[in-house]
Amino acid sequence: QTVQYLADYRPYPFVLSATRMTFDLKPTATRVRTALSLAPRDPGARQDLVLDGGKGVELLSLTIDGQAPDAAHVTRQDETLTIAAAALPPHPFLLETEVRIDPSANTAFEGLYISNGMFCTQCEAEGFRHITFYPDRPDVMATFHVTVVSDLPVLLSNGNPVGQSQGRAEWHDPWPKPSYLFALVAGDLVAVSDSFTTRSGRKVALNVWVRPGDQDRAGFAMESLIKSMKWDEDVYGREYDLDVFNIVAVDDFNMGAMENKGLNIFNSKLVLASPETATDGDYERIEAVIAHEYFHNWTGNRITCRDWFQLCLKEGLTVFRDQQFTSDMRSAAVKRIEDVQALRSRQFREDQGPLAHPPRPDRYEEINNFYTATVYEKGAEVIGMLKRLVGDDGYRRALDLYFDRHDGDAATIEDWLKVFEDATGRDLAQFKRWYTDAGTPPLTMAEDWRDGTLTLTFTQDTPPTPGQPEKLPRVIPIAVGLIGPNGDEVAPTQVLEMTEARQSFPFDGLGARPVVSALRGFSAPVMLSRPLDDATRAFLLAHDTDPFARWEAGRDLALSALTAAAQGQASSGDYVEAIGRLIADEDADPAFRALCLNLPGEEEIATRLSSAGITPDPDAIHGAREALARRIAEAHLDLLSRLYDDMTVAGPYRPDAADAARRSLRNAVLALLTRIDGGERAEILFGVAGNMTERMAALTALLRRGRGQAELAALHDQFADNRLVMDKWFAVQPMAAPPAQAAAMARALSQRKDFDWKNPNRFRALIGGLSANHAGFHAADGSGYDFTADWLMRMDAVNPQIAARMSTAFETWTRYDPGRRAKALAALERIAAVQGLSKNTREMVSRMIA
Ligand code: HT7
Ligand code: ZN
Repeated sequence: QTVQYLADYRPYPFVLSATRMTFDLKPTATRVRTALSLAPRDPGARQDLVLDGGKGVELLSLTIDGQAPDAAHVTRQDETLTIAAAALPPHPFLLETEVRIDPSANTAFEGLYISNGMFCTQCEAEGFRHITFYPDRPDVMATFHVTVVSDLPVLLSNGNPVGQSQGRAEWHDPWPKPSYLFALVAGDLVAVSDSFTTRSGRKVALNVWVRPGDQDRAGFAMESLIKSMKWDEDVYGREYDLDVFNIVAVDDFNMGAMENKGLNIFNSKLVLASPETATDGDYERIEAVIAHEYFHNWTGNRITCRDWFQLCLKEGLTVFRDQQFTSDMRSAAVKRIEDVQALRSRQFREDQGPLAHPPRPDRYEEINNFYTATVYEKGAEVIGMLKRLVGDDGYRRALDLYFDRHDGDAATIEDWLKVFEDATGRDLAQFKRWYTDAGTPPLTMAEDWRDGTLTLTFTQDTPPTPGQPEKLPRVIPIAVGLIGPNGDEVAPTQVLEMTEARQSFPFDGLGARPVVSALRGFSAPVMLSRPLDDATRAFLLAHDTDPFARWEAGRDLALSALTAAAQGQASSGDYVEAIGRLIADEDADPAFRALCLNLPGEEEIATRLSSAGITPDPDAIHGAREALARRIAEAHLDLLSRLYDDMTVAGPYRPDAADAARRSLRNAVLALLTRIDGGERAEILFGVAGNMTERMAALTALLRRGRGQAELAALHDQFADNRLVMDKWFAVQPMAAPPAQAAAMARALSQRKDFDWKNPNRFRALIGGLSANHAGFHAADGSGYDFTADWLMRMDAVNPQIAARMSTAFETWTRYDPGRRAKALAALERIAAVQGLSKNTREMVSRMIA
């Protein structure tokens, strides 16, 4: 059966209490001995024991309580090993196996593999079955005792170290865990070490393990870890529960990082940072991802998921927690705007296309295809709405109850909602639709003003999505404030609770008609539309007290100018004028001003057009955006030039929010000024800047103007041996290339010897760099589609997870013109026709073509 259904869930028929493993590590022939302490869940019901085990796992021996069963009772199939009920005792028993696997042949980076001479594992979601035969499902939880035998100097696994000698290390993890949280690392590593004393006085040894020579780039990761541990105690009352917490940086990793119990494994780009090699954005992301993985210790590890349909239970909640953490560490307003931008660009895009699915899907073919923006980011938004509805105290009570009631459990979304119901007395039956229904509801707002009463009428729509033709209205918290004609707030934020398809909310006793500031803080993941002229948007941009709504007013103003221009229509000068006032506002946070000054991306403009039923023309969009940027630069040349000088950051580089904010504003200004000065400032900045943030901003600005070749060469010369900087070098070229040249440039780069395409970061840099160039990827001649398809097919044979994830570049193909559609479809069909295409990529492509 290829499709898995939520409705088919059944508990595993055996209880597994303890797992003991011994790894004898050899690159091509690692031996794994596993002993499972099992007992039938219902001794009366004699059931076969089915263990998962991938094709590369070669069974050498198997015993039950020390005896080999009759061979006729053991059946090996492609993905499983079955021991017939007749061979199993009706009481607890010990099942021992020995298998052989070949880590050196593992290019998919799932299970045990080798990265730069280092043995490393990735077991979420179903990688453990490539290591040994096991009930590889999240609701089977056991304590682990692991022995690693190898002559490599550092041998790590989960839990606490219980024995170390030359060539051998033993680890014991006392907290029962599912197999997806298992980890093992062995290599020539060095640690940056520190310690943290928990609030109950437990001293925890902390290590960030990196390759020799990288130690001086691991300090920020350690600082971030310590801040995360403290924050989780202060804000959620969660304490760490082992004697040691290890983080390891690896170069070959399919995703960002992994929360294995006590042994987090990270993509090296999310650990290693120095001012010369990492940007402010990299630093912020490192801090957030270190926090995210650490927070999983409670939301994911101590309380895990019953099955993979419940993935958003741990991921949505942990993203929500890492967003709260970043808001507390940096600017809450800026963080909220960045999160909404990310949600719109990734999750709304997903929700509006053929890959739309609910945060809790009820069917999947390949679970690795469901680590999506919907599960992660929308999962977090849903929790934000819950918090808004029950209030901060209600949220805290519910979370305390969740940790008390479910510690040690493999839980479900129903369990999660029940703690909110029990802690607050609310009925959440209607709210649950946010988890079960796909799609971003369009919400319209109409205003009626008479006799001192303003009535707001909202109408929500629930359009069909793949597999869900009809849906019912959802509960939508709509945060609203009112601003008087003089710019003063006349009604502070209140949260309206919409539960019907159409609902009115009156505000009475008003002296004059106010301007409505709606969906403050982006209180719900909906697409709000309201009749609003540009003058009112400009008024909100000037006066709204809610930073998100203020930014949104500016965004709408920009989008109204850009969508008009992309259709060949003239646009008002309102945006250009209003943005001038905002950038001159010295009281506003520089980071906020930078966010307002960065024009919406071309993809966002395309989305806006397509949701208004207009076919986007990528070239016209590119032209419109360029023209508006130039118009702003020309209109405010003096102001921008002064601001560029004023925002210079003096002194040594610090990655903190205040300095990063100034750099972000300065870089946004630079991008505009480069359109006028032809790159003069950017060239100077690239030459003098001692940090990667400014050098990358300068280089990008130059490349967008068709210059920057000398700077590219300089960067290459300086950092040819630094993988992470070279990834940036590969990414920025197709991304910032003039659209007509982008695909050809990507193809030329892909022929270089240092395009080490089997490394996921390098592949993502180049292939993702092209798809980030909207007009380049969607070039009318199909060159972007063809190049991407060629590489997806090649990658699929080596690393299906990466190929399948990157195939989402095509997810919006149906919204373009017939010529582009035909070319995109031909590219997708070419992929679909590949003999032996992976299940991962096949599922993605067939959903996109359907
Ligand atoms: N929970 C982790 C997910 C993850 C993963 C999933 C599939 C394949 C490879 C992977 N590496 C990490 C990371 C997280 O969300 O925290
Ligand atoms: Zn996570």
